[in-house]
Amino acid sequence: EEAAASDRVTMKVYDMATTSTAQLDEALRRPSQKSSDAILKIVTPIIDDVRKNGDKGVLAYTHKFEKATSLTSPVLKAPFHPSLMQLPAETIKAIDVSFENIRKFHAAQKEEKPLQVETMPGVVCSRFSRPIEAVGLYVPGGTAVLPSTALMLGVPAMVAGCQKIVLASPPRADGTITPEIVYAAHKVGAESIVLAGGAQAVAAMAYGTESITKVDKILGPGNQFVTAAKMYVSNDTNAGVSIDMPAGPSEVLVVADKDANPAFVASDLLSQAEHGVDSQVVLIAVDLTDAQLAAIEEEVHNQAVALPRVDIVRGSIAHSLTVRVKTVDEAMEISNKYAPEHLILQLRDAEAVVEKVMNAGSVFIGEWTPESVGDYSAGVNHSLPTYGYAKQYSGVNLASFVKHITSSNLTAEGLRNVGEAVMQLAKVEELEAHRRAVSIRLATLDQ
Ligand code: HSO
Ligand code: ZN
Repeated sequence: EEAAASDRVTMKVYDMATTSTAQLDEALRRPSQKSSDAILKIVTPIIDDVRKNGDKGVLAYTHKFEKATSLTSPVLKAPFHPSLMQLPAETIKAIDVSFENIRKFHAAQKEEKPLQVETMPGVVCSRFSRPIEAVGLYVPGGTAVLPSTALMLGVPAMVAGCQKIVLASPPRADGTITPEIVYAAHKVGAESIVLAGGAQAVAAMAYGTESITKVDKILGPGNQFVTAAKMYVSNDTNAGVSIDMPAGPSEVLVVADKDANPAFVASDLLSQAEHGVDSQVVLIAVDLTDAQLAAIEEEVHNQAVALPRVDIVRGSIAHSLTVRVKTVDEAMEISNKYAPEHLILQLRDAEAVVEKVMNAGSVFIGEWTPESVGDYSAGVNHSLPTYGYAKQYSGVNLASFVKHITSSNLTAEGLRNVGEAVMQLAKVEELEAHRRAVSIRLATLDQ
């Protein structure tokens, strides 16, 4: 239902002095997603179609969903023509600065040399990494253009040394891709841009078509159709493709105390709320007086109504909330349970609180660190686990683009040292060939 322009933009308040854990859990439930069964019913035929009909299948969906009926090829191959990435100097500069910071931070995640441990004399175990050969990076279209996502996925892929970087993004109705995304693709050395979105783009990269390269892993955020398609193809052994993580709507949790600037707090809540109506933002107010909380609420309303995307903000604020607690420990307990994608600490001694963070995608420390710096330019990645998945998943990082391979290397002495344990366990498992692979060698050594 439409909100009147005058309606107050405000989040429901729960005071932990009077709220039970069960009530809080209920309040902190993420906005529910459409059932995966219903979504799967929609995406499965699309995936089958693309598998069967290749380029033609992809194009048909792009004509239908993106209205890009003039497109005759579903892919743009590098080198991209300069006319496709004509941009104002300030945009180029912003992309270049962000690119460089993201590159630096992800390059630092490289393991300089293989890890090596001698577990027993003569028994050497190693681990080394190799890039995943071909990766498919999904850059969503929708209500905002997201060249920053192209950088967040493309730069680590480039740093990791992936040989084939394929980007996919839904084209505009005229069949073109935003020049910012083409420029980002060019900078990371992408071999092609698939001009498609949704399940059709995911299927095209998972299985390959006449002109679209089959990839080994698909990464990137997307709507429920993209997510369902990623899950589907990663479960299909015929595709032989993996994915980064399940994706859900974006979210932020801000922990603020008396020292926090109400205008800053409000601006952080709103920068996440403007992403989509299904976004959720949570404020944990630590020992604030009624007047201090009212000051934040006043800022939220005043800043919100001045935003171009106020309608989206109203949607997300409607299922967002404020939780009042007495102590930082209480706040962190709630935050760790919620496991937010983004955690902002606007606290007197924010740095000292970081050690209490157990579950979060990315943390923003202190009043001079808005989430937007991480979304774009600081160097950290913005492709992060949402929907509570920060409990078990990491955000995209250099390791997302490599495999770790282990090796063992034994000397004769090493086999003498470890052989007995191997033979005993082989005996327990009644795998005689395993036991003999050791005993045959030990016998040779004893000759
Ligand atoms: N906050 C978003 C990332 C993003 N923000 C892209 C702006 N552009 C999800 O982490
Ligand atoms: Zn953002």
